[in-house]
Amino acid sequence: MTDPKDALALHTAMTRIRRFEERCVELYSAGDIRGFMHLCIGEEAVAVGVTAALGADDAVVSTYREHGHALARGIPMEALFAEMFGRTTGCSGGRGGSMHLFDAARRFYGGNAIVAGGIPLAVGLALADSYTARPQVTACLFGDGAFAEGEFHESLNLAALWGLPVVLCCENNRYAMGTSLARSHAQTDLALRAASYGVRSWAVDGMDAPAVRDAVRLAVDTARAGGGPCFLELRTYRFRAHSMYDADRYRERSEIAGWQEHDPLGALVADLDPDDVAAAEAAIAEEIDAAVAAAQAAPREPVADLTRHVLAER
Ligand SMILES: Cc1ncc(C[n+]2csc(CCOP(=O)(O)OP(=O)(O)O)c2C)c(N)n1
Repeated sequence: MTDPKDALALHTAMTRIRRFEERCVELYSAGDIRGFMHLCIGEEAVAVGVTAALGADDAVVSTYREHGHALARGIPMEALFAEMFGRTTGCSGGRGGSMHLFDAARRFYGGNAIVAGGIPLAVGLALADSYTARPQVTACLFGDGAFAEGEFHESLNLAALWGLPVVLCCENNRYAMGTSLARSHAQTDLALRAASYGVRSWAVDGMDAPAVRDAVRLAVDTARAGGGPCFLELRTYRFRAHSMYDADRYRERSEIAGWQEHDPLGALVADLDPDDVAAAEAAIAEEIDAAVAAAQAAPREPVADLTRHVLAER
């Protein structure tokens, strides 16, 4: 059993992510948010568990399913909503939108639309840290679809060869967009495959926030102590479709319902005082209302500025 205070903190952090995304769905349906949007509902334990195991100076490299990672890393909700609305107060100046959240001050290096695209970036950050003998670790989050990309395998090989301080966190939700892992990979044990590169690898219940945090802590401690990279297969499930445009016809409803019985929010609730949960929900609702109002009132970029940041400014 998790300590009740700890369980409440984890539960509140996951609830905050879920309510944030539920509001994003409403805003998207109303046409206030545009472009592509990928939700992490069902996968909140990964976001909260991974970030809770990192220090403020460690780096995070994320994927296009990154709202939860960004919130859990401490990017203010208002800056995230503003980014969704394309406002200048957004964390990427309103130019990135849902898929390109970025915050250098919090060492949050995106938000990357390219499958596996963040992995060489993470290995590069870890190489820089190792080269200059800094004690930081880089955590990289990506989906199981990354296993189909050459850059994943090249990056893993170099990270192992050079003993780099990087923790590779694979959110294995069993599907790469609409294709199940079993239809495209002969070996679906991802931890086993990563281990073949000489990287310490293990599988974790990705619906269990304390278990994710404990496993990532062990991996981070190993990497920081000079033990080289670690790979974690975080076995999870997204309750929603791949993106807002996906009709989700590739999964049985019964499969989704089965995973919803292991909802990461529900897993902790038994240890909690219902009054504490209700108070946290009320505070989150207030935070969301205020953040949306402030973000919607924020300015858009003037047309005259549109060519800024295209080339480096001197
Ligand atoms: C290099 C590259 N190839 C193809 C795509 C198109 N694409 C977008 S998402 C996706 C599947 C990704 O799988 P995974 O990361 O496991 O995603 P999830 O199950 O969370 O949707 C693909 C092939 C892309 N974005 N980048």
